[in-house]
Amino acid sequence: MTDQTRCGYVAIVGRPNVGKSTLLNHILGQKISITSRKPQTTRHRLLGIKTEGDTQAIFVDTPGIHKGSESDKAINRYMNRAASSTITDVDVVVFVVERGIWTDEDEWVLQQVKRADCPVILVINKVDQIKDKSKLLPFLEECNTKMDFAEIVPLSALNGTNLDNLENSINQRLPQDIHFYPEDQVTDRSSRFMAAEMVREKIMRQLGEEIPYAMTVEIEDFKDSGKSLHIHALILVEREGQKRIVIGNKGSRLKLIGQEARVDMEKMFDRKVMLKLWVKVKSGWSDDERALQSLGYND
Ligand code: GDP
Ligand code: K
Ligand code: MG
Repeated sequence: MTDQTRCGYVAIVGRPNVGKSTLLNHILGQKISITSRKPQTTRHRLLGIKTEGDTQAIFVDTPGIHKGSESDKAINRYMNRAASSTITDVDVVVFVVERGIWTDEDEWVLQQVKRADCPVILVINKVDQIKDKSKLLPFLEECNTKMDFAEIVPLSALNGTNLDNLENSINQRLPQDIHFYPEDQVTDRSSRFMAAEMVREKIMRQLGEEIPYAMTVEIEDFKDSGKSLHIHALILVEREGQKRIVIGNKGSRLKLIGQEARVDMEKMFDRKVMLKLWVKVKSGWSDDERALQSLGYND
C-alpha cells in the first residue's frame, strides 16, 4: 500500500426510477444491475466494484427507498431495510434525483440521507431530457437549500455526460486504505444470481403492471462445461393467470424472454449459454418473510 492507495464504500440512494442502477452500470462499463422503467426493479443490495490504478470504489446499489401503502408487504420492508442500513455504513453517499423535480419521496429519502456522517454528493440525473440548460439553474438553487451537499453534479447516467466529474468527486473523498477486492472483480454476487437477474429484467421490461411485483426467478441448475453454460431457471408467479401471461401465446413470450436473457448472459459470462425456462405458481411469496428468505432475500 502506498500513500495514494484508496478504497471505500459508496452508497447510491434515491427514490425508485431516478436511474441509480443505470448510473452504476455506466460507471462500471458493464451491466451488473438490472434496469427498467418500473419501480422496484432492483430488489437486492448489490456491490459494483471499480478499481482504477490506486483507487478502488465499492458501490452499493440499493433498492429505491420508498414509502407508501405497499410498505406493509414483506418484500417492501426488506427493500427499505437494505437501503437505509447502507447509508450509515459508507464513506460517501451519492443521492440521486431527477432534473427539475423534487418530490415528496425525494424529501423522504433526504431525511434518511441526513443521518449519514460522511460527504453526500447530490446527482441531478437525466439532464439529457432538458434542451435549455439554463432551465436547470432554479432547480440547482432549490437543491442547494436542502442540505449541505459536498457537491452537486448534474449528469446523464444514460449517455454518460459528466460522469467523469462525479467519479473524480467520489474518488478524492475515499479514505486511504488497502483494496478489499481483487482488481478484476466487478461484483460480489454469484454468477447464479446474475443469471436470475437477467431473466427477471426481461420479464420486467416486457410485461404489464401487475406481473413484476409478484414474480421472482430461481436458478435450479447452473452447469459449466468449460465451453458452455447450461442454465435452468424457474420463474415463480403468484397466480395461474400470471403464468399464462408470462408464457404467452403458444409459449411465444417465454421464448422471447429466454432469447433476450441468453444474449445478456453470453455477454456477461463470455461463453455460449443454453438456457431453459419454466414458470410455476407459488402463491403469496411476496408477503411471506420465510418464503423470501428461502429465495435468498436474506441480507
Ligand atoms: P433505479 O430504479 O433508480 O435503479 O432506475 P433505473 O436505473 O432502473 O432507471 C429507470 C429508468 O430511467 C430506466 O428506464 C432508465 O433507462 C431511465 N434512465 C436512467 N438514467 C437516465 C438518464 O440519464 N436519462 C434518461 N433519459 N433516462 C434515464
Ligand atoms: K427502475
Ligand atoms: Mg435500480
